[in-house]
Amino acid sequence: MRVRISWRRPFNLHPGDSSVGQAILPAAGFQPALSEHGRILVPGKRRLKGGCSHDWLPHKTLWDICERASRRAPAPQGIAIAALAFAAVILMADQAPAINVQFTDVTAQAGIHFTHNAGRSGHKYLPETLGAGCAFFDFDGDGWPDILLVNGKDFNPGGRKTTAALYHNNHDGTFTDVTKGSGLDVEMYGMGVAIADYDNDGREDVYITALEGDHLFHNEGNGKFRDVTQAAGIQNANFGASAAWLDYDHDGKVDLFVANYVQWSAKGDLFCSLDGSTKSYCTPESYKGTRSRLYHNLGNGRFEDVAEKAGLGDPTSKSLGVTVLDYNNDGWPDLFVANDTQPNKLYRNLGNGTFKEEGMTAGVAYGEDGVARGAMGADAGDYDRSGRPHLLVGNFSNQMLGLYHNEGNGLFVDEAPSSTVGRSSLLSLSFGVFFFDYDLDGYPDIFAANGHIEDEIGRVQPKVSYKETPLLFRNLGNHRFDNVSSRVGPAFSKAMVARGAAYADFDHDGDLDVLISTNNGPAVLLRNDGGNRNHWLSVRLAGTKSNRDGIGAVVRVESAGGKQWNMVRSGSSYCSQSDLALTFGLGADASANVEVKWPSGAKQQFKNVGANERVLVDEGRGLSKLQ
Ligand SMILES: [Ca+2]
Ligand SMILES: [Ca+2]
Ligand SMILES: [Ca+2]
Ligand SMILES: [Ca+2]
Repeated sequence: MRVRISWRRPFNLHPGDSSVGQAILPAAGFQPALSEHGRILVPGKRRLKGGCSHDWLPHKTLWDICERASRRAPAPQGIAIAALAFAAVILMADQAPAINVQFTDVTAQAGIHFTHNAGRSGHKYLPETLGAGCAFFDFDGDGWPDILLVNGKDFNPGGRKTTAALYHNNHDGTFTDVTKGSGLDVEMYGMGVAIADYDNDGREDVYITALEGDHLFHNEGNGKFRDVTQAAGIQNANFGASAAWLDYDHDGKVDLFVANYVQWSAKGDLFCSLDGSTKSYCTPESYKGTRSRLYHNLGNGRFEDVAEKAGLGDPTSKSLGVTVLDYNNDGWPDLFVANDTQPNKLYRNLGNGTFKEEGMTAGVAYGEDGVARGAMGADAGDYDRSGRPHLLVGNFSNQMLGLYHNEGNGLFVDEAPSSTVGRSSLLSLSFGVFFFDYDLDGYPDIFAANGHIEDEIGRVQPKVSYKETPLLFRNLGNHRFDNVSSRVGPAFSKAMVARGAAYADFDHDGDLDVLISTNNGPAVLLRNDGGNRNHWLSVRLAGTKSNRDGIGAVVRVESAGGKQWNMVRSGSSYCSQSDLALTFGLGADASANVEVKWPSGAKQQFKNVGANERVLVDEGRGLSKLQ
């Protein structure tokens, strides 16, 4: 194995400091053998003299050697580096080798030509800067992920007619716009989307949050959707953002949580300014919070808002993101709600139709300074194979991503400040965030879609920009991540005003591709090239006693490389929905044992499932291979 050592300039965490997550300087005259990806961070001479920084050293052996070297200081650089190089080889030995993955912008060649309309009025209305989301979902049940892009509309009357866009996957890397006549071609000021088969008829239905009232669209088959909002009893004329389907009461019918943001109307719009004279987009401190919704699925096509009686009706919350997780591993799906400038909420499902809020005691309500951050999107995933779901939260600029490690005792510890994830995300304003294993090595990596809310932010904060580049962190194991954003192709150096983000293997080559929606700009489709050098397994569920999509089911995969798991979930990221099939990276392993634990309590086990397959696990009939 070959590894290359880099020097890293000392950095600090002052907001705006330009060295954060940036300067990696090659050590003069020292180019030992390293892996093409495996940059090991080695402290520079200044830092060695002053002692070691644990933050920089991803391994205990490195840490010990660094300490010894610094006690001997001033150690000749060569000795310290030689010792560290030795340690680096030890370190690399217990990690999967990095493979070369590039993300290629294939938006145009795939036939995606969508541009989001923020409906800019000239008044800088708050909603104009916060939309919209996107979804990968298989609307026609052919096994290939299709695309839905949510749209806004003009605030000023008499403007253009703009609607959401539905793109059918042609199975050859291209998509066809099939919006017209689909029933989704309805004008609305849309924000977020959540997908599930709420009536268990085998077809994926669509929920879209919109300013003037959300919409529930029933999938009728043949590419047609019917707006059933009114008949369903759903009334959410609110500033809804992200939404998520979950079966919180395990009755086999998925229910719906809708994160509502603030009390806002064009009439009540407030004046905010960055420079004291011209209007800017307000931060949410200016507006009152509002209650989110929990729609209980009654099963006859109707829903009942039970947020109040379930204990989710907090009027002070300013919610933008939601992720479903079972953080205490009792089988009941809990909710993490990301709030903008208000404490985040962690609602523990008590299993009796009610939830108990534990965000503060669990340590996820605030940043490490005890201040509520501007939280946007969120996701949950087991990035360290501890068997527990941890939390990822996208936060405002000059606030890091939140990477809350679930300690298993009801407490979470934010690991971002002590890792590359925090340092590299400090300046970014992150909306869509998720865990996904882009290199299929079996360890979930981190993606963040970024973009500021204020187009003139660069004028008053020179270190912060309106358009921002996305971030990709490779999971190195041992709670360490590598910021690989600059090494996965030019698409990751293109700045944009990103909002939503979702993933799916749209080209069926095994690896996960990324869809990004931008505010008042084009959607972006990034194809993963090279991730499938490692092996993979894609698992799609079909519930019978449980809900049809298997939302809330836990899939465990065990291969030679170890054990991993994930839970089927709707929601997460920001205003967006990723594919409901779960993709597991298997590294070099040729097969895996698969176990599915359904929300109904049923359990199924399958031995020696071959790698590089798409399988369907039916709660009644068991496992079958898909095309
Ligand atoms: Ca359906
Ligand atoms: Ca239910
Ligand atoms: Ca990975
Ligand atoms: Ca792919």
